Amino acid sequence: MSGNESLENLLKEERRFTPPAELAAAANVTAAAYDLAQQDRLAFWATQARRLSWAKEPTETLDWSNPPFAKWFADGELNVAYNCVDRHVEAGNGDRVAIHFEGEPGDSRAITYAELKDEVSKAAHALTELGVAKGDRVAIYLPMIPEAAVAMLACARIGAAHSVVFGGFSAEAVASRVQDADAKLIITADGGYRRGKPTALKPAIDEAVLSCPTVQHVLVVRRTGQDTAWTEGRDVWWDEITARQSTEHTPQPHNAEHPLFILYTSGTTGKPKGILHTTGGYLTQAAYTHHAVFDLKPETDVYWCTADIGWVTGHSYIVYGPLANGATQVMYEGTPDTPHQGRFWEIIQKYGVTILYTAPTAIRTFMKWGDDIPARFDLSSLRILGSVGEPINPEAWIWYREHIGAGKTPIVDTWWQTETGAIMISPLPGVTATKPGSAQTPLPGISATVVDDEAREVPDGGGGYLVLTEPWPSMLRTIWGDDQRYIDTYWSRFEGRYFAGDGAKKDDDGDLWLLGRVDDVMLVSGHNISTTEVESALVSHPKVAEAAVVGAADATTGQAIAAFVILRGNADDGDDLVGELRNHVAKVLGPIAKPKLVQVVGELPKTRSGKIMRRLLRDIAEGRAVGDTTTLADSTVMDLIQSQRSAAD
Ligand code: 6R9
Repeated sequence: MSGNESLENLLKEERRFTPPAELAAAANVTAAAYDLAQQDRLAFWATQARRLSWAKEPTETLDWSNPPFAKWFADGELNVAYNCVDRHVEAGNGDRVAIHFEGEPGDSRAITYAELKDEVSKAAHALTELGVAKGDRVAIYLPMIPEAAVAMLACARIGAAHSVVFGGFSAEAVASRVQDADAKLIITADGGYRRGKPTALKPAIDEAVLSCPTVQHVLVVRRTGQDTAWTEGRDVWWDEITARQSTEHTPQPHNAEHPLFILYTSGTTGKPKGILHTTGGYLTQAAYTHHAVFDLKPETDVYWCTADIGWVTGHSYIVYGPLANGATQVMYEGTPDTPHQGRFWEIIQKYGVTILYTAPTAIRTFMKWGDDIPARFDLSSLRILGSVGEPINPEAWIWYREHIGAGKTPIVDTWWQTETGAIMISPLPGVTATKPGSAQTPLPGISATVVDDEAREVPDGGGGYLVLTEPWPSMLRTIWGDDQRYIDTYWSRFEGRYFAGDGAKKDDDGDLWLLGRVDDVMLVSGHNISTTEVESALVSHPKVAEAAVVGAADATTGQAIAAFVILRGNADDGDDLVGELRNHVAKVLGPIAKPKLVQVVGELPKTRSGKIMRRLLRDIAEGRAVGDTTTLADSTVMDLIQSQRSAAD
């Protein structure tokens, strides 16, 4: 993508929001952190590593002698579970609630740090009894219940790497991940609650295990109590085996570079990549960023990240970052519209949530449902709002601030990836004057920029590819079992720099605007147009809640823009709506960006982490059979769009 040819729309955003004075005055991190990290990046990270309790303090910070294979704090030793649980109890905070669990059917449970320590200890013993040892891999396929966090921490405690697989994935998707990691054990549940009813999980595991010879046991959490097929000798109930274990478990120190987890990301092509994260650097950056970006005050804040544990956001910002920092957090099992569309706001009111971290896809859904729903609840406890997963359209950003944040809470738009392990680019809530739609600035200690096709850094006002120019503590160490693919995918496009795969622009202040995956950029009559920009233009129309845009092959223009839109709750799709939307985009962005096709749909195809799968929409726009839908949150969505499309033709 070349900067001068792409559209300049987003750069016209001129709204600015300075931090509330009170928040800025008491903020965990001030502007001085940028200077400090600038002076000596490695010394900065060595200082951050001291947030953790090390069994053996590291004397080295970064070993980059064999790039792109990094080692951070390589001679240090620590135990991640000790850091996330035991040390808070030892510090006298055992009675602090770690997790306020809210089940979808309305059951709730408060788990203190002392109780969490007991649960993790018992689970660690249970894993050992089932033959799991340091260096093994364990697959986790669970709903959003506290046992998911307990299982992850128990693995970390004994030094077995976990591989969490989304509870919504098919048996086939589970099997390929379990096989790739050679997992010895799978931890699952009888089922979980979604959309008001119990959904079975174990049948997918029973099917997956048939093609996974390395799996010796299946450990099953009882959540729904539904009938569950059982294989004697192989299957073990979680409650039965943990009940007989001791609550005393001595955590062994592990080397800072010991594998902590593998998490699979699905690329657009090829088999999923097993992203490997290790112990010391990962936890350092997860803890630091959670402290800095969310300004967490562990004694008073109630934090809630709505992500699923099967997404990296659940790993770093439900389990490792918040627990390392001794946070009190909410964990919610279900969907935002069960039993009613105000469920999120009801939860915030119930627990007095002060920090909310969610995804643009959820925010746009709430916009669609209408402003009156959050207005019925008391959201005055909120002081910081976060966004992650996709570029947030400026109008969605403004809606979030106005209707959820009472027009005053800072919004932190956090850019990062499974591969980066932790937040990389984000405003700081007590420092940054925020701009709707921009992630803005690399965090202290992080180096990022935008380059053109020839790897030249673009000037302010230019656009191109986002790259990370220095190694960072929580970076992926490799792709599990495939070092060459790690080099080829991330470090070969631009010599010596990490290629993130995202398009980006720098505005005149040098702030960063993320433009979506470079695979999604469209080429219309020789112009590079970002899907994000056209989507944001559509969402700025008062009738549109959500939009997905793709480039479809076109004989005349190379690619033509096809848009799929969801309307806001109260909008009617009058006769000339399509024409109105096409003209609106032309007016906002210029005639070149006018969509050729606009289709009103009820839902969009999304992954479990809320990312729109544009590849599937491209199949529809180009009249092909729809490709692989196994990673969709709801696989029926495509049938619906397809039938609506046929009806429109
Ligand atoms: C954390 C996570 C990574 C991709 C990333 C980018 C997109 C995430 C974003 C964002 C714009 C943000 N992305 N956060 N784009 N602004 N604040 O989402 O990890 O699932 O691996 O996805 O998500 O395209 O490259 P992951």
